[in-house]
Amino acid sequence: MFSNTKEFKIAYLKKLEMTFGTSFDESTKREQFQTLGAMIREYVSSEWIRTNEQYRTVGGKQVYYLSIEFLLGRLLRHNLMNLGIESVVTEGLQELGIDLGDLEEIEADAALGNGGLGRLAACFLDSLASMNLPGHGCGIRYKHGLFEQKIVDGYQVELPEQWLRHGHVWEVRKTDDSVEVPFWGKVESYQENGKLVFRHLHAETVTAIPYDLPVIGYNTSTVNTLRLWSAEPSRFPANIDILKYKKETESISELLYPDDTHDEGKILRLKQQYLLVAASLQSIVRSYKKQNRSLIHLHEHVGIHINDTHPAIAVPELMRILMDEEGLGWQEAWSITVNTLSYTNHTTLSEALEKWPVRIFQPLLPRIFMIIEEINERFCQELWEKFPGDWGRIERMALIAHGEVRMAPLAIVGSHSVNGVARLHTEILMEREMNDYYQVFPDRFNNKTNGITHRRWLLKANPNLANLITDSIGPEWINDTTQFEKLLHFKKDSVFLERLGDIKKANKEKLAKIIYEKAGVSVDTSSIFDVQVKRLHAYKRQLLNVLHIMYLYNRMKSDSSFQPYPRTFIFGAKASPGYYFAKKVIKLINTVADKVNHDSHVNDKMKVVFLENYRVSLAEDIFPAADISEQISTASKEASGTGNMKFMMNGALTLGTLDGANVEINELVGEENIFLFGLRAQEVLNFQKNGGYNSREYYHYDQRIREVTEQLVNGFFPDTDGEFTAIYDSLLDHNDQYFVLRDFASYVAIQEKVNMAYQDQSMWLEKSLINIAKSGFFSSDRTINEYANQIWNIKPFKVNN
Ligand code: NBX
Repeated sequence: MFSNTKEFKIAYLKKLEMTFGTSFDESTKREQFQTLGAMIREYVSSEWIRTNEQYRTVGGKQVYYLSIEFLLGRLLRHNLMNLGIESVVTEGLQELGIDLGDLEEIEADAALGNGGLGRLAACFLDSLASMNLPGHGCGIRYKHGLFEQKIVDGYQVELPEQWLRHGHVWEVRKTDDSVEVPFWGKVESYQENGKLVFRHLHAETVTAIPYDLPVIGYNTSTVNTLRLWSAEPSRFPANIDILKYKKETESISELLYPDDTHDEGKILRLKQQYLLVAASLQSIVRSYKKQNRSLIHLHEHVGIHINDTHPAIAVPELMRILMDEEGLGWQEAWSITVNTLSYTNHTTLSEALEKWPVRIFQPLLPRIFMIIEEINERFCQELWEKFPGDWGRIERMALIAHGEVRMAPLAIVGSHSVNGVARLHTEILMEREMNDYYQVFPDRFNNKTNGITHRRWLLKANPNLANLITDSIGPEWINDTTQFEKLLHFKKDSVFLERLGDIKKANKEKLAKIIYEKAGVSVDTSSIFDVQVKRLHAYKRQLLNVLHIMYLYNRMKSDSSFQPYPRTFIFGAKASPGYYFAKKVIKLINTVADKVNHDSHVNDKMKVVFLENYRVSLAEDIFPAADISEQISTASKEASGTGNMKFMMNGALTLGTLDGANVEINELVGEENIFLFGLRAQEVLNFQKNGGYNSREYYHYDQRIREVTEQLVNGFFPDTDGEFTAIYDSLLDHNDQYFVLRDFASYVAIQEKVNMAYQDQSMWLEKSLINIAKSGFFSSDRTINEYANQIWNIKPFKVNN
């Protein structure tokens, strides 16, 4: 299409005129952006077609990653970079007087996810394509992604997200590939040729329309597919209220549930899950059959991955297809199902383990429910044979119990692989949370420590650091992140370290500008940028961070000799709209920020910033500018964390508990290059087993704790009467479930160490370098390789031109 700047400009101008019927001079920024996007999509279309064709005809096993969330963010620069045409396009546009950076800002983040789980799925897609692995995503095309957050008067206000308002330039609607998905109705069974046959009658049918996005690998000709389903009305059934039916149908893919903790007991949510599963499985089977293969061999050619339990209905749905549609018997169908499916768990928090009331599940998905009942019966029978008389165990392990369908057990029983997302997390699953199942299926359990795509989170987000790395060790690290370790040669190289320091400083200046524009706060770029960005949740303990800031403030006010190293505390976090406590913490952070930033006694030493609407595109400006990465969850509660990896790769030092993947970061960098504090996972779990600890004791014995907790309720913050009572109560009346006060002293002490350490800049930069050099392990390329070899059994496939 174009191979140099000149050709690009000609093609671009022509495309712009043809698409919008306007001259370049008259065109708007949006038209310019959309033209570029459409051009890139066309640019990849022949490779996309070739990839699909060759997968069908000569390719090996393919894997489909089913996920209710894909948190993609923006795709323009990412795609340009992966295609290797970023510089041609940047130059071409420049010659036309357009700044690529300006066009980038036009693109809405595709925010089809809440947090870590959805972002992980997006990183995995990039690694699959970049490593020539035949792996595709299947998800939902929510009309409204995660809400837009505004901070008004310190409170979070949610606005509906509108990413599709101007269309999504990367997608292709594939009406001809649509499928029908039935809900409600009833199931009839009858004998036919000596076989029991099931029919789903009087169902309300929804049409699932796929929208395909090309997933472009870095510097390869592989273009995989992310297929997102949208629900539309199908044939209007007779005798129904058409408007009501249309509205109900469309509402299925209307919005992403903005909750990363528990599922609201909503029929709609279950409909979303079944839409994703039923549509994806039908389309997978359809394309498999085009290869003229028998379904008996499905698992040899197809892997289907269940990302958390949201798509766990894939277990009974695949059984239904194999038995009801393909006529296989139970045993045969079951063995194919188990061998095809694999499952990842992302949490041990009990409130996040999905369960559905039978009274909702059964009428909505009658045939699926029947199959789950049968799976359950057979499973309980096996348990009974293995553990005769052990009713307690069978009750604990059953897939249906106490009027509920339990999704995690369904996924475990129906998959050949069950993995956790960091070593500690997997150990906790095996030894505690899922120990009953581990005893029955020890070979299924395995660990796959999470990863992040270093192409988005380093190469794209931090180009100056990427250049420094390439200048120092060559460009191989982009395809092979084990090369990062070569950077260790520069540990004592003062020229290198100085450049590293300059890059950090420049990134901090860029972020400082954003902070000033968005939050109106001017910050000192030679202060320590201490950052906590992630969803707001009690277990992630943003509260501990803010209580520490209050303590610093108090101490600076009362003791003029106390002169800590200047700091900028930066927060970004969305709270689930119905999560009262989390929203109070946001208000508290903003209230403290207001107090600190306006107090001239302290505000040359510290500033507190809450950046609203934390999202992928903003994250790309934050990680490269951080000095300290706050990973302070209550040990044992954060399954892995992935922000911790992004910070590390960009040279920030972790200040954290030994939780999730922090454990592995610690092992890689060594204790001198990380700031650890707080209770260990075993200690927390032991306390919890024995009913917790006594937070009041800590209140009584530690004057610092007494002062900051009392300030929540004693009028210290003007006009906040009763505002923070719930926080105060959680700490003192409800016994501090997340050990905030228990870890407070340890947190203060480690923060003092940070102050000391930062003052020796060359030492600090050396630590920063070691963190970068050791971060190659956390590339999602490593993670995906492990999934490919140990779970999916898929091989790289080079698409021929
Ligand atoms: O998944 C997160 C974990 O909390 C992180 O520790 C982990 O690093 C990450 C990737 O493995 N879990 C998560 O983001 N969960 C959700 O977003 C979620 C969304 C909907 C829901 C339950 C959980 N119903």
